[in-house]
Amino acid sequence: MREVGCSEEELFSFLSLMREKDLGYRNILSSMCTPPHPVAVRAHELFLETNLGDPGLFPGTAALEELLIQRLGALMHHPLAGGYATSGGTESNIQALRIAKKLRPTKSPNVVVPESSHFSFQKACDILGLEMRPVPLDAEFRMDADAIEDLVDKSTVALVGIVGTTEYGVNDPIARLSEIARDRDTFFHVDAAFGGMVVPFLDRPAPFDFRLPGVDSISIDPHKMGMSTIPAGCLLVRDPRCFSSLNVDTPYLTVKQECTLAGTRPGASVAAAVAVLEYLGMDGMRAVVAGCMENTRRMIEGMETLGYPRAVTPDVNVATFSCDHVPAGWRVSRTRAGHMRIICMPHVTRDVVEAFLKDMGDMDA
Ligand code: 0PR
Repeated sequence: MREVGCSEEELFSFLSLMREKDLGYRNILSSMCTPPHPVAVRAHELFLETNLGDPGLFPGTAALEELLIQRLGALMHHPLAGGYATSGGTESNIQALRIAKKLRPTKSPNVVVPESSHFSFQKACDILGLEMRPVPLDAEFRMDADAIEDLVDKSTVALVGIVGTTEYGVNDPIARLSEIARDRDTFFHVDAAFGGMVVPFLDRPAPFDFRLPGVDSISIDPHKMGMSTIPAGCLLVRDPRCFSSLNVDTPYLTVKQECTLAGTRPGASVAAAVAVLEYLGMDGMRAVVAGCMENTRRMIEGMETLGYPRAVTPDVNVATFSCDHVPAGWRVSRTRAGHMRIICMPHVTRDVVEAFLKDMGDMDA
């Protein structure tokens, strides 16, 4: 560290310089994050110093966390769901598998996950000592439910399905998986980190949530399509009592037990997540999602007109193409299989889509 601190002016010119090196979201088509909604920013600032790790000191913020769980539980058709605000999909997935492992103590536990699962499951399996059993995908990149039967056995602590896969934006056959999980008496976790804030706002949403009796837990992230500030994830569980298996004693805190993975936890991004939900309501969220889906369709149509076929028709706002070049200045990503991947987040407006398509067309000319 410096022996003597620098001036505020020097400090902020340094920080501004660093910040300028960051890319603006305008040309980023590769991210599942987006600039936070203005009400999220305002709420975040109001709750900047709050710590949900010691909720007795911040009862107002703690009540907002409960409200967030209640709202998202209701969105998932189970207003009495248990849950807490995590740092994102990774923590939610780790904690869900931790619960599943505690519920079924066995010598060599395994989890059955689609090949398309997010890499957070690799981390979860490593931390928890779980064998990961990948299930192959069908031609549309969805988990092949027929291939599950042979993989689930007595040592399977959880089955995982995805709503809005990271790479191709498709949904696994959740209703079918829910039945299999019930038949096999297996904990079923749905990773809806991305799709959880999209699918409920579509015109004809396919059921994927607690309406399906086999679903035990759901990851859903306000810091993705919920336009909250980072970090804001949520883990929801059907039976709030599941969390008791994770409790540790916290003798000197305002609460005597804690089931979260993190200790100190931000209240600011939780307030921001609540702010967006309250401000937009179902109606506002439907409008945002309808816009993103319309832009996704336009992106696919435009790219196909230019000769770049879609890899699949997505269920959420992720578009993928057979196309190996990118116009200068744009950020897209690539799937493991090499497809170009574009996520039509709220900042990817119609104008942005048209500008990208024009640059793609100019490149080919
Ligand atoms: N589950 C699914 C289905 C996800 O897509 C992701 C993240 C996670 C879990 C993990 O969530 P956290 O990153 O919140 O822990 N998917 C994005 C991805 O890997 C995350 C992301 C966001 C990456 C913005 C890059 C970026 O610029 O693509």
